[in-house]
Amino acid sequence: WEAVEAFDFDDVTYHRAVDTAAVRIAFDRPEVRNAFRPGTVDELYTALDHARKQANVGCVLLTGNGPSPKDDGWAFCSGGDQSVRGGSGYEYRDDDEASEDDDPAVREAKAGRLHILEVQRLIRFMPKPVVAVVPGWAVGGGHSLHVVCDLTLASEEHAKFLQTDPDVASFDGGFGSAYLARQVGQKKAREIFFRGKTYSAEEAVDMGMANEAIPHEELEEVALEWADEMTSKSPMAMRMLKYSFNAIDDGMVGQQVFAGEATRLGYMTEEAQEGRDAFMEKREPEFDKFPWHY
Ligand code: 1HA
Repeated sequence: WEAVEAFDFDDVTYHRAVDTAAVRIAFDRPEVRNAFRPGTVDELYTALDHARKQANVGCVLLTGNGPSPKDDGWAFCSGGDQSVRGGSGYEYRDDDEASEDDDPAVREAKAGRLHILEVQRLIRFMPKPVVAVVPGWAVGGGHSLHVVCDLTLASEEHAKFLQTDPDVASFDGGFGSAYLARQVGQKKAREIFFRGKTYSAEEAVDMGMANEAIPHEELEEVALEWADEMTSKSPMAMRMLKYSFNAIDDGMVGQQVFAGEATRLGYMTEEAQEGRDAFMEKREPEFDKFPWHY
């Protein structure tokens, strides 16, 4: 891995693989089980959006650094940092400042944030697979993040999946719960939220919300192998497949995203180019050259 030098993050690390078209983005607050505060979410969004835009990146591995210097515990992410939860969301505090050049109205709007949901949408809609690499706890909003990722690989020894949302009077009513039910079925999803029991990597695989349990020592190596496989495939086909899998659950937005890619493919045809050329040359288009396929 090589650090992506363009960014100077506090709560997240961002690396590029040397021989694979993959990046590794990791929560870096192991002392609080990688809980996210607003600044963490800003950095995560920036890193993911950067990865989204790179033509030579085909896969994102999202993980949590560890172990904790306090007790050697491992975590993917334990959700929103409860110590900065305010009346209307998670708040910037002194050591996690909102950018200083914001105008006052923006600063006010930034007072209580739930923008991990924006990160979820970015993961959902970026045209390349995002793999949750879960080395330890995936809890609350951290659990929901693994759910929204395309794939989940979990440490056999240390991964633990837990939904605490209703214990702390929070609820992810979108991908975190409804899409989870698509993965594990309604009864199991309701059990996960309503009981708040901890599940192992093996149990997560058995119920269909994780792809594979992998010995802890090999977790990142195997994740990179999976990334290597996926990034060797056709970018166009991978993009179309991701959006095809999404479409049924994403309503009109799912259709819009999928259709946008169909439009891109359409633009690549001679037929579409004839439409453009005819307009630019101020003549009637000659569409009769093109067959009505069936
Ligand atoms: O649901 C949402 C949202 C829904 C819609 C829209 C936006 C949302 C945004 C966020 C969320 C949420 O994430 S709500 C759920 C918030 N998270 C939690 O309720 C999990 C809280 N943490 C725990 O239950 C446990 O800490 C743990 C199961 C993750 C780990 O337990 P363990 O191994 O026994 O460690 P523990 O001693 O509890 O934690 C280690 C340290 O990390 C503790 O600090 P210390 O006593 O050493 O000073 C602990 O306080 C801290 N820590 C862990 N998780 C969090 C945390 N500090 C702040 N926030 C945390 N989430």
